Amino acid sequence: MNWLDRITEGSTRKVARLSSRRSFLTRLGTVVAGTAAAVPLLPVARGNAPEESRAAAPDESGMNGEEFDPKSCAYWRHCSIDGFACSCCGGTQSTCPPGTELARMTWLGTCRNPGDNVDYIISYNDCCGKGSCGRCLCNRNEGDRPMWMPPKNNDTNWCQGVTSQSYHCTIAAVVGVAVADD
Ligand code: ABN
Repeated sequence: MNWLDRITEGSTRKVARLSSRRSFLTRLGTVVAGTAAAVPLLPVARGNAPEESRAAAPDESGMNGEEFDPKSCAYWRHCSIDGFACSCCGGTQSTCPPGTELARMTWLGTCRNPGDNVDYIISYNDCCGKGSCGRCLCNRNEGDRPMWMPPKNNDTNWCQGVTSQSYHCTIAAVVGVAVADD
């Protein structure tokens, strides 16, 4: 092969390497993988702060009736719950029972508080690490969406990212005031 053949072959290979479908897919894959690593994949709320530290929770003391009883399925915060209410399982509407672990991944509902007629965003966190509580099963589905919309689906075991995937009960914590979508 003479020098002209070698130069021609070298530059042809270079052009092919830089413009081939495989090289395009390799670079595309790098971009997609890099983006996935940088952006959290699950757009779900993380209930990190205890409710007491959140400004938005309404004052429910002095309210009577089923709609204000955290052990009742009719409790206003339970408008989109699917599970055992933790208030009947040794916990409260915003804290897990002793010996269980709060799942940080959760699903959200919007419930109207009949006390002040304000819509609140409710975080339904599962409490994990013990077998099913078995008390106060409640299945209400206001605003529930299909399973392919995880942050708005209540029929999912959200005991993920915790020590045990064993589901015990569900809390209903206020995370904020719902703002109307104009
Ligand atoms: N998030 C409540 C739940 C747990 C297990 C299975 C279905 C629903």
